[in-house]
Amino acid sequence: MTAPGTPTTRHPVNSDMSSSTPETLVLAMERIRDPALRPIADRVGEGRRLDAADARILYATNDLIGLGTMADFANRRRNGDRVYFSANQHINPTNVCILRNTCTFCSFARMPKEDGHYTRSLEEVYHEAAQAVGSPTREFHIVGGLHPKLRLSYYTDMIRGLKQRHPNVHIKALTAVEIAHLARIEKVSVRETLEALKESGLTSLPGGGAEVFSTAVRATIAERKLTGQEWINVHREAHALGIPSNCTMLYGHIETADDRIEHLTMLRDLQDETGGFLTYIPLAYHTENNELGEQLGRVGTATTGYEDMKNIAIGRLFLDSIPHVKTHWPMVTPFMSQIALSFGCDDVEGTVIYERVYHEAGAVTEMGMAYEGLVALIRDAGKAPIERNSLYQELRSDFSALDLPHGGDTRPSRAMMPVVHAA
Ligand code: V47
Repeated sequence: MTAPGTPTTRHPVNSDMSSSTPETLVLAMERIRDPALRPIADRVGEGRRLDAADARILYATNDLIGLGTMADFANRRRNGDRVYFSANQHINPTNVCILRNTCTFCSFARMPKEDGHYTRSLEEVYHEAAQAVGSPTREFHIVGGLHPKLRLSYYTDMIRGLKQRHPNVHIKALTAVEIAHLARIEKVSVRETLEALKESGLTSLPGGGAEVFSTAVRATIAERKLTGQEWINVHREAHALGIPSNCTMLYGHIETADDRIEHLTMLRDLQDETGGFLTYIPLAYHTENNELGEQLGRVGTATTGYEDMKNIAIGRLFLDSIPHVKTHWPMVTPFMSQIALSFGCDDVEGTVIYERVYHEAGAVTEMGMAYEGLVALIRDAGKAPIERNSLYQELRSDFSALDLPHGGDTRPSRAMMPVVHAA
């Protein structure tokens, strides 16, 4: 164990780490002020796993810089200076959702006849997706609501149609909640539903719908949604079929630190079993236009930057077997996403084009970001941008041909460059 005040220590880096990782990596112990963090820092330095008691200390500490120092170390050991992003387009085929009245945190869903409801025809989806022609888009991220009438064939036809029109674009589609719903209305198993989606061209699953797995929390904020264990089971089935997936946690509402730790433990346990999670994305609760925000008297009060960085850092430290941690810039702002890159994040949400879920809930960011803006955002945080596809295969790391601001020019307008939206 390191004595308090022990100066900077060096830790050898495993030989399987990237060549861009320096040979020795520094965990700057002198930056860790909270003595309770020091034994944990020792374990992080040695590459040992943290347990629930450690996670309780991490959530309790006010030493944000100490926490960030450890998370940055853990991230650099795995990813060096590399930060991934994708040129993606979010598509939300319907906002009709039978859980509209019971998922009290959600501002996106509508009842079938409620004002503002919509359901796109396949032609309308193809029209929205047509922006990918001649653009750098490499991924469609497709999520919506639990529509009572849309059948599995609507989604398999959609995916097949999108793949025909955009063969080089990966499809990351449908949360575990939507998949379980489709299996139920089709009266087939989750496995058969996933097989049909994969056969039509699905690459991976997004991480939504996880919220917080605790039964008590779910009973309050998402009473009729599938249980935490059911969410895990859908992802286990997907991984068994060779469909990788993402995972999330919705923080900043009624959950306790213990609820968060239980949630992260369930994610880590599944990852140990299957290795199928690609990235973890902590999602910051937004309070506008939803019942929960009103109940809590929190309308207009979202999570703080402090909470956002804490959740990023703890995700990186506790989920040691999940390779990537992603910051969702539409939710925490591009500015906080840049800071997150020094708190354990190695992955930034992509170009997005048209974000709806968070903007309905009060997000004040742009709906999408230009490709050049994303590259500048990462580079201006002192990191090496890597464009990736849905499977984290590297597509591009040389951006010298792009018209970017000079190195070190951190003008925020570049990082928040608006894009042309869907008609
Ligand atoms: O499951 C809904 C969350 C999720 C609110 O996998 C809210 O790459 C905050 O999962 N405040 C959907 N959050 C979005 C999602 C996602 C986003 C980006 C990338 C990926 C990925 C996945 O959004 C929902 C829910 O947890 N959500 N309402 C709200 N008011």
